[in-house]
Amino acid sequence: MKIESVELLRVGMPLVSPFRTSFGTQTLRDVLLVRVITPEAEGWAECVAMADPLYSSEYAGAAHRVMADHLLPRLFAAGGEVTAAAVAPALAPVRGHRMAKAAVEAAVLDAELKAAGVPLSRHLGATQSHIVSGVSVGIHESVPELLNTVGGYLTDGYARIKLKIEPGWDIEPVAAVRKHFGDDILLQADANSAYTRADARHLAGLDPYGLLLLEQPLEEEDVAGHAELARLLTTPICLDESIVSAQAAHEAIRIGACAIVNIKPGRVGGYLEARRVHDVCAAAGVPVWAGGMLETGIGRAANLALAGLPNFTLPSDISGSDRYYRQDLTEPFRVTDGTIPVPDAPGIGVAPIPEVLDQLVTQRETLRPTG
Ligand code: NPQ
Ligand code: MG
Repeated sequence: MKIESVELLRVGMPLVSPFRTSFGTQTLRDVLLVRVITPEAEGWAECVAMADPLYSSEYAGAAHRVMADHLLPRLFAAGGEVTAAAVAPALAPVRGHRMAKAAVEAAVLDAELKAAGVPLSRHLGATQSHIVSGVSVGIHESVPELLNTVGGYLTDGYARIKLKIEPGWDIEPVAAVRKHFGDDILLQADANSAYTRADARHLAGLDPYGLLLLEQPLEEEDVAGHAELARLLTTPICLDESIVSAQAAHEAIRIGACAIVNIKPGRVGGYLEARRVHDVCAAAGVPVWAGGMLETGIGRAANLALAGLPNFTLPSDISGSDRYYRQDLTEPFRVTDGTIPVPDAPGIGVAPIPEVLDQLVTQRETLRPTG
Protein backbone atom coordinates (compact mmCIF):
# COMPACT_ATOMS: atom_id res chain seq x y z
CA MET A 1 0.00 0.00 0.00
CA LYS A 2 1.26 3.47 -0.80
CA ILE A 3 0.53 6.30 1.60
CA GLU A 4 -0.26 9.60 -0.13
CA SER A 5 -0.54 11.62 3.06
CA VAL A 6 -1.21 11.46 6.78
CA GLU A 7 -3.42 13.97 8.52
CA LEU A 8 -3.10 14.65 12.27
CA LEU A 9 -6.22 16.16 13.78
CA ARG A 10 -6.89 17.50 17.28
CA VAL A 11 -10.46 17.35 18.50
CA GLY A 12 -11.93 18.76 21.73
CA MET A 13 -14.61 16.45 23.09
CA PRO A 14 -16.59 17.76 26.10
CA LEU A 15 -17.42 14.99 28.62
CA VAL A 16 -21.05 14.59 29.73
CA SER A 17 -19.87 14.90 33.35
CA PRO A 18 -16.51 15.48 35.06
CA PHE A 19 -14.52 12.25 35.52
CA ARG A 20 -12.39 12.21 38.67
CA THR A 21 -9.66 9.65 39.22
CA SER A 22 -6.76 9.48 41.69
CA PHE A 23 -4.72 11.53 39.19
CA GLY A 24 -7.16 14.38 38.56
CA THR A 25 -10.50 15.56 37.20
CA GLN A 26 -11.17 15.55 33.45
CA THR A 27 -13.91 17.62 31.82
CA LEU A 28 -12.67 17.67 28.21
CA ARG A 29 -11.06 14.91 26.14
CA ASP A 30 -8.23 16.26 23.93
CA VAL A 31 -8.28 13.66 21.15
CA LEU A 32 -5.48 13.20 18.59
CA LEU A 33 -6.70 11.44 15.44
CA VAL A 34 -4.55 9.93 12.71
CA ARG A 35 -5.91 9.70 9.16
CA VAL A 36 -3.91 7.70 6.61
CA ILE A 37 -4.81 8.40 2.98
CA THR A 38 -3.99 5.87 0.24
CA PRO A 39 -5.37 5.54 -3.31
CA GLU A 40 -7.46 2.49 -2.27
CA ALA A 41 -8.78 3.49 1.15
CA GLU A 42 -8.52 5.84 4.09
CA GLY A 43 -7.64 4.63 7.59
CA TRP A 44 -8.52 6.21 10.94
CA ALA A 45 -7.11 5.78 14.42
CA GLU A 46 -7.25 7.54 17.76
CA CYS A 47 -4.27 8.18 20.02
CA VAL A 48 -5.28 7.54 23.65
CA ALA A 49 -2.74 9.88 25.28
CA MET A 50 -4.49 12.38 27.54
CA ALA A 51 -3.95 16.16 27.46
CA ASP A 52 -1.68 15.93 30.52
CA PRO A 53 0.92 13.29 31.48
CA LEU A 54 -1.02 12.02 34.53
CA TYR A 55 -2.06 8.45 33.67
CA SER A 56 1.28 7.83 31.96
CA SER A 57 4.25 9.92 30.82
CA GLU A 58 2.68 10.28 27.36
CA TYR A 59 0.40 13.20 26.53
CA ALA A 60 -1.38 14.38 23.40
CA GLY A 61 0.92 17.31 22.59
CA ALA A 62 4.00 15.10 22.82
CA ALA A 63 2.33 12.32 20.83
CA HIS A 64 1.50 14.84 18.11
CA ARG A 65 5.12 16.11 17.96
CA VAL A 66 6.72 12.66 18.04
CA MET A 67 4.47 11.52 15.20
CA ALA A 68 5.25 14.56 13.03
CA ASP A 69 8.99 14.73 13.81
CA HIS A 70 10.00 11.09 14.31
CA LEU A 71 7.38 8.44 13.55
CA LEU A 72 5.91 9.63 10.25
CA PRO A 73 9.34 10.35 8.68
CA ARG A 74 10.26 6.71 9.48
CA LEU A 75 6.92 5.51 8.12
CA PHE A 76 7.59 7.49 4.93
CA ALA A 77 11.17 6.23 4.54
CA ALA A 78 10.28 3.80 1.72
CA GLY A 79 8.54 6.56 -0.26
CA GLY A 80 5.27 5.79 1.53
CA GLU A 81 5.18 2.06 0.65
CA VAL A 82 4.06 0.30 3.82
CA THR A 83 2.19 -2.64 5.36
CA ALA A 84 0.62 -2.61 8.83
CA ALA A 85 2.85 -5.51 9.91
CA ALA A 86 5.95 -3.46 8.99
CA VAL A 87 4.94 -0.35 10.97
CA ALA A 88 6.11 -1.47 14.45
CA PRO A 89 9.53 -2.67 13.19
CA ALA A 90 9.97 0.62 11.27
CA LEU A 91 9.19 2.65 14.40
CA ALA A 92 11.12 0.44 16.85
CA PRO A 93 14.31 2.60 16.89
CA VAL A 94 12.26 5.33 18.60
CA ARG A 95 12.14 4.54 22.35
CA GLY A 96 8.83 4.57 24.21
CA HIS A 97 5.93 6.68 22.86
CA ARG A 98 3.80 3.56 22.67
CA MET A 99 0.47 5.40 22.46
CA ALA A 100 1.72 7.44 19.49
CA LYS A 101 3.12 4.35 17.75
CA ALA A 102 -0.10 2.42 18.40
CA ALA A 103 -2.20 5.09 16.67
CA VAL A 104 0.08 5.24 13.61
CA GLU A 105 -0.01 1.45 13.24
CA ALA A 106 -3.79 1.32 13.79
CA ALA A 107 -4.48 3.91 11.09
CA VAL A 108 -2.37 1.98 8.56
CA LEU A 109 -4.07 -1.26 9.60
CA ASP A 110 -7.54 0.29 9.16
CA ALA A 111 -6.64 1.53 5.65
CA GLU A 112 -5.18 -1.87 4.71
CA LEU A 113 -8.20 -3.81 5.98
CA LYS A 114 -10.71 -1.39 4.46
CA ALA A 115 -8.92 -1.80 1.10
CA ALA A 116 -9.04 -5.61 1.48
CA GLY A 117 -12.64 -5.66 2.74
CA VAL A 118 -11.68 -7.46 5.98
CA PRO A 119 -13.05 -6.51 9.42
CA LEU A 120 -10.41 -5.91 12.12
CA SER A 121 -12.14 -8.46 14.37
CA ARG A 122 -11.63 -11.19 11.77
CA HIS A 123 -8.04 -10.10 11.11
CA LEU A 124 -7.19 -10.32 14.82
CA GLY A 125 -8.94 -13.67 15.30
CA ALA A 126 -11.95 -12.59 17.35
CA THR A 127 -14.39 -15.34 18.33
CA GLN A 128 -16.93 -13.21 20.24
CA SER A 129 -19.50 -11.05 18.42
CA HIS A 130 -20.74 -9.12 21.48
CA ILE A 131 -18.60 -7.61 24.24
CA VAL A 132 -19.83 -7.50 27.84
CA SER A 133 -19.92 -3.84 28.80
CA GLY A 134 -18.76 -2.49 32.14
CA VAL A 135 -18.52 1.10 33.33
CA SER A 136 -15.83 3.02 35.19
CA VAL A 137 -17.25 5.27 37.91
CA GLY A 138 -15.26 8.30 39.02
CA ILE A 139 -14.52 9.46 42.56
CA HIS A 140 -17.59 11.27 43.92
CA GLU A 141 -18.15 14.00 46.53
CA SER A 142 -20.22 11.73 48.76
CA VAL A 143 -21.44 8.14 49.11
CA PRO A 144 -25.12 9.02 48.43
CA GLU A 145 -24.12 10.70 45.14
CA LEU A 146 -22.03 7.65 44.22
CA LEU A 147 -24.94 5.28 44.91
CA ASN A 148 -27.16 7.44 42.72
CA THR A 149 -24.65 7.29 39.82
CA VAL A 150 -24.09 3.53 40.16
CA GLY A 151 -27.86 2.94 40.29
CA GLY A 152 -28.22 4.84 37.02
CA TYR A 153 -25.56 2.73 35.27
CA LEU A 154 -27.16 -0.51 36.52
CA THR A 155 -30.48 0.73 35.12
CA ASP A 156 -28.67 1.41 31.82
CA GLY A 157 -27.78 -2.28 31.76
CA TYR A 158 -24.04 -2.19 32.52
CA ALA A 159 -22.90 -5.67 33.51
CA ARG A 160 -20.08 -4.60 35.82
CA ILE A 161 -19.21 -1.58 37.95
CA LYS A 162 -15.64 -0.34 38.44
CA LEU A 163 -15.07 2.18 41.21
CA LYS A 164 -12.16 4.56 40.98
CA ILE A 165 -10.47 4.70 44.40
CA GLU A 166 -7.71 6.68 46.16
CA PRO A 167 -6.56 7.04 49.78
CA GLY A 168 -9.57 8.46 51.67
CA TRP A 169 -12.07 7.08 49.11
CA ASP A 170 -11.71 3.32 49.09
CA ILE A 171 -13.14 0.92 51.70
CA GLU A 172 -16.18 3.11 52.48
CA PRO A 173 -17.51 3.54 48.90
CA VAL A 174 -16.80 -0.12 48.05
CA ALA A 175 -18.61 -1.32 51.20
CA ALA A 176 -21.54 1.05 50.54
CA VAL A 177 -22.01 -0.05 46.91
CA ARG A 178 -21.79 -3.73 47.91
CA LYS A 179 -24.32 -3.24 50.75
CA HIS A 180 -26.76 -1.15 48.69
CA PHE A 181 -26.78 -3.20 45.48
CA GLY A 182 -26.16 -6.64 46.96
CA ASP A 183 -23.75 -9.52 46.46
CA ASP A 184 -24.81 -10.29 42.88
CA ILE A 185 -23.43 -7.21 41.11
CA LEU A 186 -19.99 -7.56 39.53
CA LEU A 187 -17.77 -5.01 41.24
CA GLN A 188 -14.10 -4.05 41.01
CA ALA A 189 -11.83 -1.13 41.96
CA ASP A 190 -9.07 0.84 40.19
CA ALA A 191 -6.49 2.88 42.14
CA ASN A 192 -4.40 4.17 39.20
CA SER A 193 -1.25 3.62 41.30
CA ALA A 194 -2.31 5.84 44.23
CA TYR A 195 -0.97 3.53 47.00
CA THR A 196 2.38 2.26 48.31
CA ARG A 197 3.51 -1.07 49.70
CA ALA A 198 2.97 0.39 53.20
CA ASP A 199 -0.79 0.43 52.46
CA ALA A 200 -1.04 -3.37 52.18
CA ARG A 201 -2.91 -3.85 55.48
CA HIS A 202 -5.33 -1.06 54.61
CA LEU A 203 -6.00 -2.49 51.12
CA ALA A 204 -6.68 -5.91 52.69
CA GLY A 205 -9.75 -4.12 54.08
CA LEU A 206 -11.26 -4.51 50.58
CA ASP A 207 -11.10 -8.32 50.84
CA PRO A 208 -14.53 -8.84 52.52
CA TYR A 209 -16.38 -7.17 49.61
CA GLY A 210 -15.96 -9.81 46.91
CA LEU A 211 -14.28 -7.64 44.28
CA LEU A 212 -13.51 -9.27 40.93
CA LEU A 213 -10.13 -7.56 41.07
CA LEU A 214 -8.12 -4.61 42.36
CA GLU A 215 -6.50 -2.74 39.46
CA GLN A 216 -3.02 -1.15 39.65
CA PRO A 217 -2.82 -0.20 43.34
CA LEU A 218 0.94 0.60 43.21
CA GLU A 219 3.09 2.64 40.87
CA GLU A 220 3.82 1.57 37.31
CA GLU A 221 7.46 0.57 38.00
CA ASP A 222 6.65 -1.38 41.18
CA VAL A 223 5.82 -4.76 39.67
CA ALA A 224 7.63 -6.56 42.51
CA GLY A 225 5.53 -4.60 45.00
CA HIS A 226 2.38 -5.93 43.36
CA ALA A 227 3.72 -9.47 43.79
CA GLU A 228 4.30 -8.77 47.49
CA LEU A 229 0.82 -7.24 47.84
CA ALA A 230 -0.80 -10.16 46.01
CA ARG A 231 0.47 -12.49 48.75
CA LEU A 232 -1.21 -10.35 51.45
CA LEU A 233 -4.65 -9.91 49.82
CA THR A 234 -7.34 -12.38 48.78
CA THR A 235 -8.68 -9.88 46.20
CA PRO A 236 -7.02 -10.71 42.83
CA ILE A 237 -4.53 -8.09 41.62
CA CYS A 238 -4.92 -6.85 38.03
CA LEU A 239 -2.25 -4.74 36.35
CA ASP A 240 -2.96 -1.88 33.95
CA GLU A 241 -0.22 0.83 33.80
CA SER A 242 2.63 -1.67 34.51
CA ILE A 243 1.86 -3.85 31.49
CA VAL A 244 3.59 -1.97 28.67
CA SER A 245 4.36 -4.99 26.43
CA ALA A 246 3.93 -8.74 26.04
CA GLN A 247 7.36 -9.10 27.68
CA ALA A 248 6.21 -7.08 30.71
CA ALA A 249 3.06 -9.23 30.94
CA HIS A 250 5.13 -12.41 30.84
CA GLU A 251 7.45 -11.19 33.63
CA ALA A 252 4.65 -9.84 35.84
CA ILE A 253 2.77 -13.11 35.64
CA ARG A 254 5.95 -15.13 36.25
CA ILE A 255 6.70 -13.35 39.54
CA GLY A 256 3.07 -13.47 40.72
CA ALA A 257 2.38 -9.72 40.41
CA CYS A 258 -1.03 -10.17 38.79
CA ALA A 259 -3.72 -12.82 38.34
CA ILE A 260 -5.56 -10.76 35.70
CA VAL A 261 -4.42 -8.29 33.01
CA ASN A 262 -6.14 -5.17 31.63
CA ILE A 263 -5.29 -4.75 27.93
CA LYS A 264 -5.16 -1.31 26.31
CA PRO A 265 -3.62 -1.27 22.82
CA GLY A 266 -2.30 2.28 23.26
CA ARG A 267 -0.42 1.40 26.44
CA VAL A 268 1.39 -1.56 24.79
CA GLY A 269 2.19 0.12 21.45
CA GLY A 270 -0.52 -1.25 19.18
CA TYR A 271 -3.21 -3.81 18.38
CA LEU A 272 -0.67 -6.36 17.15
CA GLU A 273 1.32 -6.17 20.42
CA ALA A 274 -1.99 -6.21 22.33
CA ARG A 275 -2.79 -9.52 20.65
CA ARG A 276 0.62 -10.83 21.81
CA VAL A 277 -0.24 -9.72 25.37
CA HIS A 278 -3.50 -11.63 25.03
CA ASP A 279 -1.64 -14.72 23.83
CA VAL A 280 0.98 -14.60 26.63
CA CYS A 281 -1.80 -14.32 29.22
CA ALA A 282 -3.86 -17.10 27.60
CA ALA A 283 -0.84 -19.44 27.65
CA ALA A 284 -0.36 -18.70 31.37
CA GLY A 285 -4.05 -19.19 32.20
CA VAL A 286 -4.42 -15.51 33.11
CA PRO A 287 -7.74 -13.96 32.02
CA VAL A 288 -7.75 -10.52 30.38
CA TRP A 289 -10.27 -7.73 29.77
CA ALA A 290 -10.42 -4.67 27.57
CA GLY A 291 -9.53 -1.37 29.23
CA GLY A 292 -10.79 2.03 28.15
CA MET A 293 -9.26 5.49 27.75
CA LEU A 294 -12.42 7.54 27.14
CA GLU A 295 -12.14 6.79 23.45
CA THR A 296 -14.42 8.28 20.85
CA GLY A 297 -16.18 5.85 18.48
CA ILE A 298 -12.91 5.52 16.50
CA GLY A 299 -10.91 3.98 19.34
CA ARG A 300 -13.94 2.22 20.79
CA ALA A 301 -14.65 0.38 17.52
CA ALA A 302 -11.11 -1.00 17.33
CA ASN A 303 -11.15 -1.96 21.02
CA LEU A 304 -14.36 -3.96 20.47
CA ALA A 305 -12.66 -5.96 17.71
CA LEU A 306 -9.71 -6.82 19.98
CA ALA A 307 -12.03 -7.64 22.91
CA GLY A 308 -13.55 -10.38 20.77
CA LEU A 309 -10.43 -12.56 21.20
CA PRO A 310 -11.15 -15.71 23.23
CA ASN A 311 -9.19 -14.95 26.44
CA PHE A 312 -11.11 -11.68 27.00
CA THR A 313 -13.33 -13.34 29.60
CA LEU A 314 -13.96 -10.53 32.11
CA PRO A 315 -16.33 -7.59 31.43
CA SER A 316 -14.73 -4.70 29.52
CA ASP A 317 -14.36 -0.98 30.25
CA ILE A 318 -15.93 -0.40 26.82
CA SER A 319 -19.08 1.58 27.64
CA GLY A 320 -21.74 3.11 25.41
CA SER A 321 -20.83 6.38 23.66
CA ASP A 322 -23.31 8.23 25.87
CA ARG A 323 -21.34 7.33 29.03
CA TYR A 324 -18.81 9.94 27.96
CA TYR A 325 -20.11 12.02 25.03
CA ARG A 326 -23.37 13.68 24.08
CA GLN A 327 -22.23 13.61 20.46
CA ASP A 328 -19.71 10.93 19.46
CA LEU A 329 -17.44 11.36 16.41
CA THR A 330 -18.99 8.24 14.83
CA GLU A 331 -22.41 6.68 14.91
CA PRO A 332 -22.96 6.06 18.64
CA PHE A 333 -22.26 2.67 20.26
CA ARG A 334 -25.13 1.49 22.44
CA VAL A 335 -25.33 -1.06 25.26
CA THR A 336 -28.10 -3.64 24.82
CA ASP A 337 -28.61 -6.44 27.36
CA GLY A 338 -25.27 -5.46 28.87
CA THR A 339 -23.27 -5.93 25.68
CA ILE A 340 -22.04 -3.95 22.66
CA PRO A 341 -21.84 -5.64 19.23
CA VAL A 342 -18.42 -5.89 17.56
CA PRO A 343 -18.47 -3.90 14.28
CA ASP A 344 -18.51 -6.23 11.26
CA ALA A 345 -17.74 -3.80 8.40
CA PRO A 346 -14.19 -3.70 6.94
CA GLY A 347 -11.35 -2.30 9.07
CA ILE A 348 -12.55 -0.78 12.33
CA GLY A 349 -16.01 -0.62 10.73
CA VAL A 350 -16.57 3.09 11.28
CA ALA A 351 -15.24 6.55 10.34
CA PRO A 352 -15.86 10.04 11.75
CA ILE A 353 -19.10 11.76 10.69
CA PRO A 354 -17.68 14.64 8.57
CA GLU A 355 -20.01 17.37 9.92
CA VAL A 356 -19.36 16.36 13.54
CA LEU A 357 -15.62 16.29 12.96
CA ASP A 358 -15.69 19.73 11.29
CA GLN A 359 -17.58 21.10 14.27
CA LEU A 360 -15.20 19.77 16.94
CA VAL A 361 -11.79 19.85 15.25
CA THR A 362 -9.34 22.40 16.68
CA GLN A 363 -6.22 21.75 14.58
CA ARG A 364 -5.22 19.87 11.41
CA GLU A 365 -1.78 19.16 9.98
CA THR A 366 -0.97 17.20 6.81
CA LEU A 367 2.30 15.34 6.29
CA ARG A 368 3.50 13.69 3.08
CA PRO A 369 6.26 11.33 1.98
CA THR A 370 8.94 13.20 0.05
CA GLY A 371 10.13 12.07 -3.39
C1 NPQ B 1 -7.95 3.27 33.61
N1 NPQ B 1 -9.70 4.41 32.25
O1 NPQ B 1 -8.42 2.17 33.48
C2 NPQ B 1 -8.38 4.46 32.74
C3 NPQ B 1 -7.94 5.72 33.28
C4 NPQ B 1 -8.31 6.99 32.62
C5 NPQ B 1 -12.07 4.14 31.95
O2 NPQ B 1 -11.06 4.13 34.03
C6 NPQ B 1 -8.89 11.13 29.86
C7 NPQ B 1 -8.16 10.25 29.10
C8 NPQ B 1 -9.31 10.75 31.08
C9 NPQ B 1 -7.82 8.99 29.58
C10 NPQ B 1 -9.40 9.10 32.85
C11 NPQ B 1 -10.90 4.22 32.85
C12 NPQ B 1 -8.98 9.49 31.60
C13 NPQ B 1 -8.23 8.61 30.83
C14 NPQ B 1 -9.06 7.85 33.34
C15 NPQ B 1 -7.92 7.36 31.37
O3 NPQ B 1 -7.07 3.43 34.42
MG1 MG C 1 -6.86 1.37 35.09
